[in-house]
Amino acid sequence: IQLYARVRLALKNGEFQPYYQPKVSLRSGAIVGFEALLRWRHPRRGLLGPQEFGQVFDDADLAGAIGERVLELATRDMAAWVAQGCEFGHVAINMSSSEFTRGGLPERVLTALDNSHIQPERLAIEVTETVFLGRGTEMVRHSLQSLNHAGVRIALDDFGTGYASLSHLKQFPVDRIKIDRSFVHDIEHDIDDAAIVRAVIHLGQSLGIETVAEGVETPAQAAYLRANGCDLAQGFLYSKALPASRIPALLRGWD
Ligand code: G
Ligand code: G
Ligand code: NA
Ligand code: MN
Repeated sequence: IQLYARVRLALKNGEFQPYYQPKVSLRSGAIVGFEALLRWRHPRRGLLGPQEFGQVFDDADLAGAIGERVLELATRDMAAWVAQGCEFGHVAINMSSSEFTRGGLPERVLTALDNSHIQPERLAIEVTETVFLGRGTEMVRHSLQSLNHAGVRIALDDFGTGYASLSHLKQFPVDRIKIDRSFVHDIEHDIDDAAIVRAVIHLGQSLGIETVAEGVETPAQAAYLRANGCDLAQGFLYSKALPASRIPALLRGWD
């Protein structure tokens, strides 16, 4: 059975589920939010990440259907955390180009938030720079602007790995830059990676954009990032992505 048909079935059977990875303030050590990372609980193959099925995001219909499901589940999880008195900060969800070009995205997002009684400020949308390229950039700009005006935060993912253009930071509303984990990995030993990371942090500071380091795995990496003024960090040093049910305990056990 073909992947696309199998994904349709998985949607029908409720096999997709967002897991949540914490983002930590490098200044205070507190958890300030989470990134929703999609997982497929495959009945035979076990827990799969997007690297095993990410090509389905290239299909506009499937990407749209999966995106709607992620939005529905993430807002539902946020509402459940609120009901438990759990202070989770914000949740960032990832969106691919085809989710924008379908149209109606701002309305769908704001309706989902409204239905769960979640303030827009508690949601962030992560996009990579590829959404700014090619056809449909006017639609993307318009969607991001309406969401941003409503209070939703916009994060630029994998910064520096794609066709980065600094003009994107002017043309699109960007609240947060995510420094790709490929730059963070060797930060202590590779002077070029370290220089790039410091430059991105300074760029963020100059423009009033928050910086988030991805893939932080060691205390030494975190210390370097903190010393150089990076705002937030995310990575296995703190936690891998966990199912929603485990987030309240994670927050309770955090210093
Ligand atoms: O979760 P990691 O565990 O494997 O995620 C791999 C990639 O898949 C990341 O680049 C992430 O941005 C992307 N991704 C994860 N969840 C989603 C999602 O719900 N929608 C989209 N479009 N991309 C996602
Ligand atoms: O959106 P994006 O590609 O940046 O998604 C983050 C990806 O990185 C996910 O696949 C997630 O599981 C993975 N990830 C999260 N923390 C770490 C980490 O500390 N090290 C590595 N190597 N990968 C991580
Ligand atoms: Na991401
Ligand atoms: Mn990323």
